[in-house]
Amino acid sequence: FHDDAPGEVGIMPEADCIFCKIVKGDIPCARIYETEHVLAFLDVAPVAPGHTLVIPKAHYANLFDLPEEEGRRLFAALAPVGRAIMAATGASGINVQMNNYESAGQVVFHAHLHLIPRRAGDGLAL
Ligand code: DGP
Repeated sequence: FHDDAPGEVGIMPEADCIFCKIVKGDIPCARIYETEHVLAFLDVAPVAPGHTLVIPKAHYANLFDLPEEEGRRLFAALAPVGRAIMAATGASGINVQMNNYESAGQVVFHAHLHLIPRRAGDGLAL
């Protein structure tokens, strides 16, 4: 349907997108925060305990497809989610990371921000 409705590209769920399936509830996840437009859930392959992904519910491939308003909503979620993760894990710091395109390490092509709890001397190289 994308070819028929180019104006809708980006906001329709992508049939093969893992994160769209998570948003719809077709694939289970550990949801930790949710609004009408944003979802945060635990990463299935955490690099640290509490590693969380924050995504727009609508499908956008990466940062460069993301409308400004969606970016604002994602960003607005970062502090409350980050605070909750730090409180729950006892982390003393947190990294926000976004991989865009394959060469930058993007594997799932539905825009997402990584929230990675950190501790002094944890040895993570991000
Ligand atoms: P990136 O490399 O930035 O595209 O990160 C994709 C992340 O998504 C990676 O850290 C693992 C995570 N991930 C992939 N599939 C699933 C899934 O089915 N469930 C959850 N919770 N996370 C997933």
